[in-house]
Amino acid sequence: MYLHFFWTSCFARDYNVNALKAKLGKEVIMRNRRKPKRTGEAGKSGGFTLMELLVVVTIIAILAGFLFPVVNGIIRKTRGSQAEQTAQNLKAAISAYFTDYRKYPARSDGGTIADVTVESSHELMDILLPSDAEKRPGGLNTRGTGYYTGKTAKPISGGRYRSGVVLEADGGGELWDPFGSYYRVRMDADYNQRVDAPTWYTGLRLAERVIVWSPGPDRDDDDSGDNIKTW
Ligand SMILES: [Ca+2]
Ligand SMILES: [Ca+2]
Repeated sequence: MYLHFFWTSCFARDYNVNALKAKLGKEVIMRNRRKPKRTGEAGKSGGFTLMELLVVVTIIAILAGFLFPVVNGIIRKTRGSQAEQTAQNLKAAISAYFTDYRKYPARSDGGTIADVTVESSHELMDILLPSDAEKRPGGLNTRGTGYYTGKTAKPISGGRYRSGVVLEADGGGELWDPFGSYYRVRMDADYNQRVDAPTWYTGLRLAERVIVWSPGPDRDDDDSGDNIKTW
């Protein structure tokens, strides 16, 4: 009886072990047969989905749309302040020249006929910087005094410059506003203590001896809403 019980137990134990092995083998096979994770599921743990990227790009685009006008406005305002300061400096340089020479730095300054309007091109700046030719006898700055100093201009498209002086090898040069135009200068060359106002400005005359203006970002005198002036 005991022998039978022992035999039965061993046989049953072997049977259970074999059954368990078979079951585990089946489980392993079933697991191996499962489908691999999809790319999207893997992306959730290690990266962005396409939808998430689209949302981020959309948010960045919206923010850029808001920020661009703000940044553009700040740049315009800064350049406007630069233009006004430079115009005042140019006016001061012309006044200093007048103090020394008792006349205005212009070849067309006959002294009695009319006010003179020039631009801050070589016509004016060669005298104020001055160029070698203007320092020689017969020039308009024979003392050789530098009445204007400023930072060097930066080239922009179309052969123009902005925000400073383009200095030539002979000492002469040009002065450009921050928007790619020359400054306009009107001087009291008929010595009546006032200058005619520019056509774009309301009023006939100004109680000034020198006025300087920039046509502004649009580079247009007549469209005067953005013009920058010293008076
Ligand atoms: Ca005048
Ligand atoms: Ca303008």
